[in-house]
Amino acid sequence: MRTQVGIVGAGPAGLMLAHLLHLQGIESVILETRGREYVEQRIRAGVLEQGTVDLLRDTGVGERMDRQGLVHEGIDLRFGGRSRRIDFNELTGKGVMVYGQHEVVKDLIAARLRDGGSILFDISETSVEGLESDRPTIRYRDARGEPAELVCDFIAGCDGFHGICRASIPDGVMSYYDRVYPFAWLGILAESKPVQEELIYANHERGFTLISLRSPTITRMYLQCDPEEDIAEWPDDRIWSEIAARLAGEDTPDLVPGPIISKGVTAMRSFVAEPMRFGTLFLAGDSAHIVPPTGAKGMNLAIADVRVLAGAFASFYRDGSRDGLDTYSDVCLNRIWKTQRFSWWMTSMLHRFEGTGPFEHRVQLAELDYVTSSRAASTTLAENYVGLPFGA
Ligand code: RFL
Ligand code: PHB
Repeated sequence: MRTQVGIVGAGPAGLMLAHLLHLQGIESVILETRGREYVEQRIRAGVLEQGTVDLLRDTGVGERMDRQGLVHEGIDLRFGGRSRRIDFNELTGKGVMVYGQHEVVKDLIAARLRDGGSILFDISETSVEGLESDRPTIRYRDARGEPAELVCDFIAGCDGFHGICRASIPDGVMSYYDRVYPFAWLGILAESKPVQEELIYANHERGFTLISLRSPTITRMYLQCDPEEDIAEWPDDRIWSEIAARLAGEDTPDLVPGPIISKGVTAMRSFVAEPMRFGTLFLAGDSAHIVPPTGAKGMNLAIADVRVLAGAFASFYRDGSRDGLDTYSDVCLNRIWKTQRFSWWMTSMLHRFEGTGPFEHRVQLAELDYVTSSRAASTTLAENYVGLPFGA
């Protein structure tokens, strides 16, 4: 089989890239190890930056998001037993959209299939070769286990943090920047009325908690926990009472416990691989960088990368220009590092760090007080949360 751009991975990066390429008349094939149902049910991110929302809308895949997504114009930061609101709309004129990542994935898959696109699910043993040639090739076994190959002009490595694309780049080419945090998030989805419309990010001596939602009847919540945490030790009652303890204080939000429909532990990491290109292989999304979820940035960064990459492929196929391909990595990394900084900063300000004492905790509280009382500082948080401009 032959195509122009071979895409490894049907997450938000790979699917959005295929969609944007299609709109430019460029052919692609997506290869995905998991089944369609699995990727459409995988519960992950939930907050879309304004730029991500605009791109989905402008490229014709925002219709269901506009009907079902929830526009948020601010968040609460809760500390010292009190909530203080950061008003994004007032500070930046922008907002965010709460709409599950798996819903974005469903919408993109539906659009791709409607447009006659090719997504091969349930493939295995993916490998890439010829990355320094103009005929890079992806080898794999198809859904029936038969060996197959896809010869491409370019390969887009959109296969997430644990994928094979980044790992196929020869040793010594890449620089890696990595930070692993000494805690994780225990995330739950519950059939329970959200305590309020907007998200609450709470700093507490017992650890961080985040109250989010997916709809007027589904709550999404996270608790800082140990990276080795055994979920079996977290029966529903314990989860509800721990969240309540971390929210306690003035005007305590009214938790309405309901059935918990999913539970999972997510490790927290900051990671960047540079450059995001080797020969005819281009990395995009989590395959090139990971952020801790505190700033709600991972999916947004993945979409931002492929917006730049699709533009670079478009100018190559339109007028043979390689400029966009050559600047892809630098253009993306400029914004990625600022977003890394924001995610690291939110994580540092809101979590309890084992081994640090009351002094560090008081400094965190002072920082939260400053961020929520100084217009300059609140604007800094707000403009990062709603998404930095492109090309800034
Ligand atoms: P994905 O989504 O991991 O997709 C990669 C795809 O590649 C497939 N794959 C392969 N396919 C073929 N051959 C191989 N060898 C392959 N190896 C892997 C995988 O099956 C998969 O389908 O990467 P992508 O597209 O770069 O998207 C990144 C986002 O998924 C990720 O950054 C976000 O989910 C992070 N994230 C959040 N991001 C936000 O923007 N806002 C949020 O509010 C937010 N909250 C979160 C999050 C991530 C979380 N978890 C669970 C990690 C909250 C959580 C709890
Ligand atoms: C979510 O709703 O899953 C969510 C919201 C905000 C974050 C991370 C995750 O910072």
